[in-house]
Amino acid sequence: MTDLDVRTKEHDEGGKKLREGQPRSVSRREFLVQGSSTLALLAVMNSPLLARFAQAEEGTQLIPFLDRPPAPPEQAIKAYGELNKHDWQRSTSWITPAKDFFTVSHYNRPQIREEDWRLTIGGLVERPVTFSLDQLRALPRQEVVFTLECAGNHGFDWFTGGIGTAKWTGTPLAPILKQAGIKHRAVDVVFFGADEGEEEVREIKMRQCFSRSLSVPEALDPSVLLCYEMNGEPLPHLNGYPARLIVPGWYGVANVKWLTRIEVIDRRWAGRFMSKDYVTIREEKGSNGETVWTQKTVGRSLIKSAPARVIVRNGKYRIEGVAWGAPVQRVEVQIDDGPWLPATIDRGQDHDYAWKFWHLDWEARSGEHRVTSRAVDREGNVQPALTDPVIANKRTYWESNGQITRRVRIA
Ligand SMILES: Nc1nc2c(c(=O)[nH]1)N[C@H]1C(S)=C(S)[C@@H](COP(=O)(O)O)O[C@H]1N2
Ligand SMILES: [Mo]
Repeated sequence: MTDLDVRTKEHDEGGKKLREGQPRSVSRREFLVQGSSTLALLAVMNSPLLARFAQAEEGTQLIPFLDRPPAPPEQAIKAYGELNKHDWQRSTSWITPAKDFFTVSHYNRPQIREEDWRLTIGGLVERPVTFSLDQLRALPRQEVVFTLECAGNHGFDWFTGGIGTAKWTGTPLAPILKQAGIKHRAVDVVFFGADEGEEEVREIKMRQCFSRSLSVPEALDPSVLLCYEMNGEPLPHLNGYPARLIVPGWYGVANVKWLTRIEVIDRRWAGRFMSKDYVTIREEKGSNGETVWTQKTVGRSLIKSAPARVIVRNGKYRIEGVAWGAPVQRVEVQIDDGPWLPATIDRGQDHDYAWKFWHLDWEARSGEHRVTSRAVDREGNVQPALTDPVIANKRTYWESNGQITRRVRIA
């Protein structure tokens, strides 16, 4: 069986599972036969991946994972952009360089010239206002290191790289809204991008800009930014040049790119990305055993973690990983069916909204092993196992924060 055959099989299996509504995880791919695993391993060992890694830290060697996610389908890249760029084993940088940052765009990708761009704030405000980019830049600067993840990441077996961490700079939204004077009847603040597409509801076809809303208290959170820089440079075109909303602690979809209009309204906004798409559907059991279906808008990020790589240095093995989503309290690692062992957090602990890097030193025995991690957030929520009803009852691929298992073979 060639590597390609395996991929195809995985893919079909993944597709079938998804139709059944069971999000697939890397961990469940147990049918990689030994021969092809060795091939995969040899391929990785000869690849620039290992060379680059070795350069990064003298004497450190990567033990490549046996499970390898399939490449994303061409249609997905065509439809959404470079949605799968983060490479867990290769990326050791805490800040993701712009060139390695994923992009997800649902409509067109407008090319906006700075001189043509304006941001208007209107609706239920006492003093509607318009900003040019220079006017926005003249306001107080604020930055945040924030890990942006698409809510669909890990919802398909080929989609595991829809995540990145950047230093986002802009001006806080709250003082601007307060200055504009939110009227007392206001309920929602709606953010519109310049990109648009056709939507249909009850046989009514209409042009719609990309839009998401926050409730008034959510929009007034002091961390929310009107952002014009990513990693100290103007926003790249596909990440929303010249300005986007940054909502630290929320899934990617809340972070509206190519932002041009903010509208304050007296009820909840019901656009596609609030009420139809990016809605998590679960099939749950009611108190009398009856089936209860729930539909909830995707909002704040949930606690999540992943093993990123296994390395060996002077004969000592180490598992390195990442934790993010809700503010992280601690991380634990399970090897095969062993006990949960506490990992050490090395990086990012002093940033609420950025991913944390962690490690666990491992006295590994030779043979094949499964490595699983789980993070716990500051409220005590534990990243769920794939068998947990919160994941197992889920029928859409959003919010796939279930535990991730990777497989390695120790010589
Ligand atoms: N205007 C606009 N903003 C958008 C989107 C979009 O399609 N249009 N996609 C959203 C989604 S679903 C995600 S995951 C993030 C991705 O941000 P990035 O492309 O900068 O990585 O942008 C969000 N903001
Ligand atoms: Mo997304």
